[in-house]
Amino acid sequence: MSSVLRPAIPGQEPAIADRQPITADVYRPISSHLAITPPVSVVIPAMNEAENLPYVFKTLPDWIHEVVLVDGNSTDDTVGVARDLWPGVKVVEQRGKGKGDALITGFEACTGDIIVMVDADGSADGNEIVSYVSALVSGADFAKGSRFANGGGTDDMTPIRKLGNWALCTVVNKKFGARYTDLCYGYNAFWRHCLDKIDLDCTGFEIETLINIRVVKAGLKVQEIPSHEYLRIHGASNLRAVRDGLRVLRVILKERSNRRALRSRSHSRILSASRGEVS
Ligand SMILES: Nc1nc2c(ncn2[C@@H]2O[C@H](COP(=O)(O)OP(=O)(O)O)[C@@H](O)[C@H]2O)c(=O)[nH]1
Ligand SMILES: [Mg+2]
Repeated sequence: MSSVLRPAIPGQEPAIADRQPITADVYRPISSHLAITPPVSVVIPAMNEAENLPYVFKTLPDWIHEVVLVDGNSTDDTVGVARDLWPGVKVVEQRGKGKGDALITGFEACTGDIIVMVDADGSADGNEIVSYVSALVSGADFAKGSRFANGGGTDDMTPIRKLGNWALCTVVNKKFGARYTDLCYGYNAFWRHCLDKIDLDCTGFEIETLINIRVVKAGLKVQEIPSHEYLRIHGASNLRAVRDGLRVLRVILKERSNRRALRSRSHSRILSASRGEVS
């Protein structure tokens, strides 16, 4: 092991006088060059993915603290296969419907300090998790996967999905001052404490867009991680480009109008204060 990082959650470092001496046994090695202390939870939303799970679990690193599989009322043996492949997997049933609902349920069940979102269709390579975690322990709040950053790629997007993703990403960048290269991508990671600042409330495939907008609104530090999206191995995507694209657009517009309302409320408060009115 050639280097270690201090056991710190950004923004929560103890005062120097309160720091405990760092001993080697609190670190778990995550690569030949890096060891970390925060436990990492991996959340996998899965709906009828029994055939794909062997490929997903095969690439997950063994230093992960826990795997939380959120089952979307699968009619195949998704849950049984997950239990066989990863003894100790935490299986939770989602309360409602949709990928967003599943992820929110999964986040609540996580006990790790770092949460990584991984799809169950075989499109995500678990070996990339180390890049996400490295960015977080080096100071980022949110490590956002990107298929279009240098080093990223996709085998799984149709031209219409690429065009839609690009257009929606451009709108988000313009309206919220972000500089994202990708928007609707499910492979991301963040410190669990970020959830207190982004308060998620959606049900479908718009979940990633909502997270991406709210982390920018909350002023969190974002780092993009180049990621390669492989082809879904078995089965078909649950995403419908037009239906889900419109849902994403609705979220963008709603977040935009909430921001305007907030700005005009604080503007009137400043005006009242400058006139000496009590609110
Ligand atoms: N639990 C749960 N998982 C879902 C739901 N919809 C999609 N997923 C999972 O979310 C991941 C991404 O979905 P997928 O259909 O591959 O969409 P795509 O990657 O955008 O083409 C996969 O692991 C799906 O099994 C749902 O309603 N509930
Ligand atoms: Mg997929």
